[in-house]
Amino acid sequence: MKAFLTSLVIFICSVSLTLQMKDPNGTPSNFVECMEYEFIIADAKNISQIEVQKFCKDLLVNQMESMAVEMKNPNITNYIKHLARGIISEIENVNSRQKRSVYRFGNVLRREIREPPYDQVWGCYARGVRRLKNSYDVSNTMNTFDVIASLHTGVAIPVGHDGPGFFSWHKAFLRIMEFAIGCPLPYWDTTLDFPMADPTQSIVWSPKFFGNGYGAITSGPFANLPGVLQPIRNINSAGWLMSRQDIQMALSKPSYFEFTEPSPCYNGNRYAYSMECLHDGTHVWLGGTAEPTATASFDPIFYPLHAFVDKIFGLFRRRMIQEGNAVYPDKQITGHAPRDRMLFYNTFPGIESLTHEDGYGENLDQLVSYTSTPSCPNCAGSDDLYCDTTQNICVSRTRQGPQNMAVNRVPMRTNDGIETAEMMEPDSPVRVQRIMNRFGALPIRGPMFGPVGMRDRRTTGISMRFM
Ligand SMILES: [Cu+2]
Repeated sequence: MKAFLTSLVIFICSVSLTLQMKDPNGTPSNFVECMEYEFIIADAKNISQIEVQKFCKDLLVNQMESMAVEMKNPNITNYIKHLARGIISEIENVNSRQKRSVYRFGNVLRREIREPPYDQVWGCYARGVRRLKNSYDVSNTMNTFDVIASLHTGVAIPVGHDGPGFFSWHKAFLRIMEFAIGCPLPYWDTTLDFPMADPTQSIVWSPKFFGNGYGAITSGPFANLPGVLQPIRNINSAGWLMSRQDIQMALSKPSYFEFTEPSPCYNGNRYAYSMECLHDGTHVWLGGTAEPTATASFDPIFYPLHAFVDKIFGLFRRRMIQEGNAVYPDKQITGHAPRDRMLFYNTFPGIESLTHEDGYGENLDQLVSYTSTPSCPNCAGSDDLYCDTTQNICVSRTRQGPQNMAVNRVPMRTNDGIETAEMMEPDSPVRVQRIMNRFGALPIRGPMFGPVGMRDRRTTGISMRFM
């Protein structure tokens, strides 16, 4: 009864605000908003749902295409040039205190998202993301977060995925986002969530961290942020979270050859999986925007996930050096040769760029270090982890009470016409099912991570379909 009542709590006070935001002559800024808004209009004007779906899908596809065109704006090119120059000068000046670097950002220590102090670790990252999402200093039509996220699209997909260049490309990309955000990127160690009976109940899926895990993000620091591509999630439908065993397996590979793609992946033999493949499974586990490669970087969860992957890469790299192994994997893959340029290749032809070899090099590695995985008994002193004494490992705490709720906008008939109201409801797969029933396949395009050969048995199988 209590749960039923809570789910019916409607915040009437939000009605007028919501309507004000939706100027009837204005264009909805993203797909989810469009669908919500247009369904109300359709209801009033007797337009079919199929027409509404088509209208909103076309709108989003056009907006994504105009975003790609906007990336050619000289202001954006100059900004990217500034970021690229910064990282290059950092690498060149790593051993020199005298020379000026564009970044002047220095060495950073990246901590697990749940490590204290919250305000300086997760809090600083969350504030930085919000600031970039609300900044239109570089372009009038694209916020600065989306400008940087767009670097992980187009030609970056073949150059930075499915081969050894995956680790170098993402290492540089993380450093660029870190500089723009202005504080060390925290990493999300998924091995702390994996041992939970139900990892979807982890505290990370609460307003304290990532916000809700199902549907459009309406809780936490990333709720309702501006931008064309509003992230949408469908956690735990397929794939997996990387476990301690997975990471140990990856770290025990004899050489870079087995650690990097294309080593066996998706063939059902998890023991053979490369580190890149293991990370693919977590993108699939997140679902929604994080699932297609071309849109994954638009969900702010991307960066803490990749910081964790980079941490594991760093540990493996250190071992390879200690054992006197080759410094770069010997594989013949287009775009992944040691001297191939990894940043903005082709997209920004005039811009200086690093090579994959630089990404595997000592200078870039020296700029970033990571804390070790929180361990028993005190679990890094985190309020959001506890020591499971039966296994002697730290495990994430669960989200509780109001943290289980997310906001859903619903159109309602009132005496004054049709209005939207915000309704609190449990953050669960039900939200995703309703979205799929109403919206159909999402108009998100691009190659997917996957298909996944071996699913975590705990996953639901409720998939968010894509165009
Ligand atoms: Cu990627």
